[in-house]
Amino acid sequence: MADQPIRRADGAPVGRRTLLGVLGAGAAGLAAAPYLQGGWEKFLAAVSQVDSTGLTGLLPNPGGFRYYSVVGSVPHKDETNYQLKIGGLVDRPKTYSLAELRALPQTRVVHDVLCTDGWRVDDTPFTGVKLGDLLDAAGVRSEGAAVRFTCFDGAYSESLTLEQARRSDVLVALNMQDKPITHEHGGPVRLYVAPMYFYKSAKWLSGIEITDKVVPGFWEERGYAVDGWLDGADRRDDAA
Ligand SMILES: Nc1nc2c(c(=O)[nH]1)N[C@H]1C(S)=C(S)[C@@H](COP(=O)(O)O)O[C@H]1N2
Ligand SMILES: [Mo]
Repeated sequence: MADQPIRRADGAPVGRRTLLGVLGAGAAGLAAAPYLQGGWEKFLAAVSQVDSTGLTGLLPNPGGFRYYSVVGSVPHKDETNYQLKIGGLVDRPKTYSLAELRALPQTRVVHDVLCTDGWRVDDTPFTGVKLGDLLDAAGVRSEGAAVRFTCFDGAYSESLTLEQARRSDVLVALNMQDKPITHEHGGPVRLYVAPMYFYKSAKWLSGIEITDKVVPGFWEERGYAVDGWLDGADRRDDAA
C-alpha cells in the first residue's frame, strides 16, 4: 500500500511541485526569512510548505507526521484562553471552553492518516467530541446545508457538507495518539475527518459556522477537491 502513488481526490497525482505551483513566487521569500528571524517552528513551517528538494525528509519527523502550517507562526492557546464558537444558521449559537469540550462524551476513532503529499501514518487514534453532537446541541436550522471551519492561525479554513459533518467518524478532536493534541499538530483542538485526506482536518480550530452552501476552504480555493474522500482500501468506510 505504502508504495502506491498518492493521488488527489480528483485523481491527479499530488506532489510538492503542486504546492509550489499554487504558492507561487511569494514562497521563495518565505523559505529564507523565518529561519533568520529565529524560531525552529517557523523554519519548519516554511520549509515544509515550500521545499521541493527533499530536505523536508531529513528534518525531524516524529511518528511519521509532518508539520504543516500555511502561516509562519500561530498563537499558543490552552484552557485559559481557548474558545470554539459555533454559529451561523443555528438556533442556539454557543462558545465552548476547553473544559466544556472535555466534559462532553468522547469518541475514539482509529484510522489511517494520509496527506496528499505522499506520507501516511497508519492506525492513528484521535479522540474528541463528535461534530454531529455539537451540531445537534446548536440546533441547525432548515436552511443549513454545509459547515465552514475557521482557525486561530487566522488563515486556514475548511468545509464539509452537513451530511459529511454528521458522520460518526468526524470529530472535534482533543487527543491524537492518545495524548492531548500538541500545538504543532493543531492543539488544543483540531478537526479530524477520518474518511478524507488530512488537509480536511483543520488544525487550531476556532470557529464552526453553519452555512446554506459549501464555502471552499484554503486549499480548495487553490485547486484541491472539496470532497476529499480517501480512495479504495484507504477509506475503510465503516462508519455511518
Ligand atoms: N490550520 C491549518 N490546518 C491544517 C493545515 C494548515 O496548514 N493549517 N494543513 C493541513 C494539511 S495539508 C495536513 S496534511 C494536516 C497536517 O497535520 P499535521 O501538521 O498535524 O501533521 O493538517 C491540515 N490542517
Ligand atoms: Mo496535507
